[in-house]
Amino acid sequence: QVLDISWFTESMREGRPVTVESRHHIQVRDFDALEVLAESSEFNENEGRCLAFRRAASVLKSLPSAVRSLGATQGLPCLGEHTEAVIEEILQFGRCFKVEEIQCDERYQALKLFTSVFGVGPKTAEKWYRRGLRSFKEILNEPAIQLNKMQRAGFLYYRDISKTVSKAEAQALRCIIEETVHWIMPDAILALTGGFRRGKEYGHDVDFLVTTPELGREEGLLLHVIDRLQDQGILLYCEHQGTTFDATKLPSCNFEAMDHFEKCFLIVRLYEDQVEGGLQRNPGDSRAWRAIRVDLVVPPVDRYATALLGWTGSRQFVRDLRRFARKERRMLFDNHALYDKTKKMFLSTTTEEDIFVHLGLEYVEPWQRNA
Ligand code: DCP
Ligand code: MG
Repeated sequence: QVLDISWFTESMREGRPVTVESRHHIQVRDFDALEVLAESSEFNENEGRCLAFRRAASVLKSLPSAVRSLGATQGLPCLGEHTEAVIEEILQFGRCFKVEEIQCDERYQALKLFTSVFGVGPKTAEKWYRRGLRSFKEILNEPAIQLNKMQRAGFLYYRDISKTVSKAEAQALRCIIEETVHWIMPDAILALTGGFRRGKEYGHDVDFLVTTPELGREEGLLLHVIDRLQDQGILLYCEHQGTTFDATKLPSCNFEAMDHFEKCFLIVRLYEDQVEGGLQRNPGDSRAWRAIRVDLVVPPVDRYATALLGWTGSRQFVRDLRRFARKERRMLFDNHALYDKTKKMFLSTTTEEDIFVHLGLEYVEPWQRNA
């Protein structure tokens, strides 16, 4: 497939504005300021600081009302001195100078732009930046740069997949995936996960879990589903990863590590007439379809509950729950399993409710997990 880059413009450099007009309380848009700081720390490989900013943003987000004075943040957990300083500046000046400085920084701008491409992580972005590359055009015109298959797809469908996915589009995809999976195996179990399961109106992709009522029958199912999507002519990109799941392993303490279940990362074509209310469009775009990123993950049924909890997220919620389990309950859990270190045994879970019961917590509904 030929890579058409004619539509790449410098306007893609534009980030979301963070400077706020002179105001004297902290509200939703200010979490963008913390997100810029988190991102910048991530680009500087300061994972600790990155997490600290994300956690602080999450605490502020959970407050019932806007913060109008620094005193209002007294006693709140997870607000470190850097966050306090940012809040203080916003309260005083209506803006944060450090954040503005970062946003004007050439390296931050380039890394943010490059990592917005599917298949490009901070390491690749840094490599390109160090070569002196600053725009998509420069990357795509640089003969020495060899894009892998995922990055090629990332550029090819950039315009579509960098646009948000609406709830209606996610529902339409659910119908397509459901029909495909059930055509192959009528009793297969399918769940829409990720942000849409948490009730979000918009997302960056659509995530699904697929399994079978009997253990082992899931083997081969995903490849079959992929073939079927291909036959329907709607598969634009597919990366399949076989399972490397090992049931004897203890849950991982590294939250960022990808789970070991069989999965695929797809780009799927969604047609206008499949979506109630139509597709979201870019200005001037009259195509009858758009491309959407879809993840399908296939845990064996006895791991379905932990996988569902992990893939429902949010990242911050699951990260905090795992921390709570480890620190308060001496339990480890990840997408594969829940393990009790005191009893030295795996705890079996059939539903998400079981996990909360084992942790001695009240059940938290998916829509309450938007930390
Ligand atoms: N997740 C995971 N392992 C991965 C990737 C994601 O356990 N390798 C989890 C964390 C997320 C959830 O799955 O909460 C879904 O991942 P997304 O990145 O799709 O995040 P969301 O669906 O929450 O948000 P978005 O609206 O950006 O898609
Ligand atoms: Mg998602």
